[in-house]
Amino acid sequence: MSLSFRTAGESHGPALVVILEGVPAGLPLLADDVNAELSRRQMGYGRGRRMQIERDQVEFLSGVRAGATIGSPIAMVIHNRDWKNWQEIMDPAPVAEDPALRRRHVTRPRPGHADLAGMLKYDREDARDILERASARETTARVAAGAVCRRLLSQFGVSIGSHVVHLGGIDVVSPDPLPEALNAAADASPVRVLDAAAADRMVAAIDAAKAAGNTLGGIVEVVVTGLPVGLGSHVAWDRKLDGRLAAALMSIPAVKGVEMGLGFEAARRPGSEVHDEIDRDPSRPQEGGVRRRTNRAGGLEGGITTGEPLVLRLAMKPISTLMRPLATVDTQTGESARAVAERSDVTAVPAMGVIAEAMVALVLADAWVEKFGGDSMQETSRNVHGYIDQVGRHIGRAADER
Ligand code: EPS
Repeated sequence: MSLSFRTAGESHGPALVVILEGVPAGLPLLADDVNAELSRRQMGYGRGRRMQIERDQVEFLSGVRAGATIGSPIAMVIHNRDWKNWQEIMDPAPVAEDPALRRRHVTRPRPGHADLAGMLKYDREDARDILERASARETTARVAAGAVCRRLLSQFGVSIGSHVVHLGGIDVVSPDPLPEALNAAADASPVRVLDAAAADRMVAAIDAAKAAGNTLGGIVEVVVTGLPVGLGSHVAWDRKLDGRLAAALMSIPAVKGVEMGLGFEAARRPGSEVHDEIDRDPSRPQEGGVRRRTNRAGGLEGGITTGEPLVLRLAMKPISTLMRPLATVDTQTGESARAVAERSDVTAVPAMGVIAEAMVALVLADAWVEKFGGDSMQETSRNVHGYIDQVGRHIGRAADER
């Protein structure tokens, strides 16, 4: 990996932190670039009371000076406002009482959550030791790191957007083509949907699920434009960009499936209805001087970007904290019980799109730094332009030289 990051922090601890390493020096970067993404992640109809408490704001601890990166690791902290309500419960100092009897301990693990497997694996009496870290609150730190990567990619004309295409049993009829300013259009909707009628039905479905003590999942589509041909590689399994994207996206809490381009649908069609035919187009140097008649591959062939838009879809299962809880076992008594019903969200599908964009940005920025290198933005930029000049002249060059 050319670019790496590591997050830390518990949901009700003092803060979330992230260290991002490998960003070239000289990238213009403001706290507001990160804060804009953090606030997008907090939006979406169906969130619970926690989002009314938090106003996520980043503080740079290192790596940024006078509005630009300096090449050193970028350390960022986002404080949890809710910490003041949890200080006693989350206190790192030893406590006199039995940890299993500590206030707000959890011994009725939720089906679908990391609670039980985590308690057994880490030998904990209190599932809070697991759920605090398994909480999707952690994705705040990913979005902060992703925002820096997005800034890097945007310097080269790469733009990453997303929208919700399914929520709680309701499908969306999205406009074709999608709006160029995809996020501006999606963010204007309470459920990040580009179909007003479907959005109204989704809001009603969320209200109904809330009243029933239930939760809802959904599907998000991520679209990346402006990528050149040639990120990722076919030569080794762990350099294939589709595999790297899938791994990153599957690591998002509650994500159960990822598709690229046609995805599973490609398996049902004959080859003539799957593969994207190629025409010469010298006006597109960044795409290698060609144009695809279709983009069913979703911008990837052989684990390499083709220069066509990257199109990915992710499926999120419903949140596992149900206010009308499911059956479980009390780990203290061994008796059957109802799972804990902690304060939670009815759905976080709209937020998941923003998190997916961040994970895509992290993978693409890693592939970008790997391909183009450079300790400074000036050096990276020179390498990018030299490469695009080369791929733009590749096709037909043998004939030109004769
Ligand atoms: C979450 C439970 C809720 C969510 C949380 C994820 O938080 P709390 O336990 O404080 O009520 O709001 O998501 C976030 C805090 C966030 O920032 O996205 C869970 O159990 O995973």
